[in-house]
Amino acid sequence: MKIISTEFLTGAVSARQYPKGMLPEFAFAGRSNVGKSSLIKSLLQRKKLVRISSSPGKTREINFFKINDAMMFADLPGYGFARVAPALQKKWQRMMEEYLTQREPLTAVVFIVDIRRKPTALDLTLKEWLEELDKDYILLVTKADKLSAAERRKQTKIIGAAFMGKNAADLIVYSSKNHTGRKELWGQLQKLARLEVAERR
Ligand SMILES: Nc1nc2c(ncn2[C@@H]2O[C@H](COP(=O)(O)OP(=O)(O)OP(=O)(O)O)[C@@H](O)[C@H]2O)c(=O)[nH]1
Ligand SMILES: [Mg+2]
Repeated sequence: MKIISTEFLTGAVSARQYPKGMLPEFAFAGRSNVGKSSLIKSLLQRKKLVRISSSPGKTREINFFKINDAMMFADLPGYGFARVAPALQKKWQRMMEEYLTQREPLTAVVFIVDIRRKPTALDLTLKEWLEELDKDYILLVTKADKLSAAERRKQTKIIGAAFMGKNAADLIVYSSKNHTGRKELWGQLQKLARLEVAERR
């Protein structure tokens, strides 16, 4: 997709603060430090737009971006980082829950998993949650550059078996470092956005 404009709109911690409007919106969800913000940066090819952390747990608000006046991205705070206080983790959970249940323009979730990791209980909880709420998602295994081709295939199979399900639109192997999967992901996002707009008519 040709990116003509990208705009950071706002950071929100509750539904009142979400941007208005009904552009198709994609949310980026996954464990803390999995690479959500890096993925958005890679997609938008903007270095300065998204805050990337070296210390996990950096994204503490839902950050909204508008792309080409045609779609929105929501960068969600990561879950399950052990070094974050339980009270903060609870707060994040509430933030996620409020977003997933109340955000009307939400079209699909990009569900991000580290290609090197075993599926974790928290990731499984997110999958079950998305299924309960009947939200479509794209399963995206990222940091693909960290593994050899053979290991990538093996891990993608394991992760796919654990996280593909009735609401999974696709499985994409990605690297925010060398942009593997970028074209494929844009293709899916554009397709889902078109379907969403057609459905609302
Ligand atoms: N090699 C490699 N490193 C990556 C990739 N994606 C992210 N990283 C690194 O992983 C770390 C975490 O990336 P972030 O994008 O901040 O992760 P996040 O999921 O937004 O983290 P939180 O906001 O804390 O939830 C950074 O050091 C990134 O440079 C990738 O595809 N390949
Ligand atoms: Mg982040």
